[in-house]
Amino acid sequence: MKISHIEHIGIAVRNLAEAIRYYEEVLGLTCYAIEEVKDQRVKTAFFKVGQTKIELLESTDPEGPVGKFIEKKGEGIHHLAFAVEGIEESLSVVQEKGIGLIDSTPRRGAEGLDIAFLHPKYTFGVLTEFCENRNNQ
Ligand code: CMX
Repeated sequence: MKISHIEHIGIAVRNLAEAIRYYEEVLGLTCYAIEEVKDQRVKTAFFKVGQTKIELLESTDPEGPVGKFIEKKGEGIHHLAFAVEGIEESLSVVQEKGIGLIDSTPRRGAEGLDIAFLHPKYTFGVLTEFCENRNNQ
């Protein structure tokens, strides 16, 4: 199991345009990509902060994972994503250690990354994502 860094922090917001304005005009970051991930029922906006990214998430469907999260808990930090080397193997390792998975095999996420989620019930309340960038391999 090898985690190299925090790839991104996902933040659920009600209005992507308003949240982008805060990150750009107040914090001075630059939104370098906006992308809809249909499979996850979200629209995303990305900012780089060193090696880590901030991923803003606006739901496109009230019944989607981010729509339900905002309804229940309001806006805020939604998930923590680790960059791993060997995503399938990493999922097997944590599963063998008794951690429940949401995705037992990786799927395609924003920016063409392979992603998979661990269930927050097994990770001390933090929805945890593994991701791997295999675009340049
Ligand atoms: N962080 C921590 N806990 C969370 C959570 C989150 N982001 N989302 C839901 N939960 C908790 C709920 O509070 C609830 O807890 P209790 O049972 O104690 O009340 C429990 O998980 C079940 O929540 P739910 O509202 O009934 O929703 P579901 O079980 O239908 O779904 C989850 C929960 C985590 C399985 C679902 O949100 C999921 O599959 N998430 C992974 C995919 C995702 O989040 N995609 C969006 C981002 C995509 C991207 O980055 O591109």
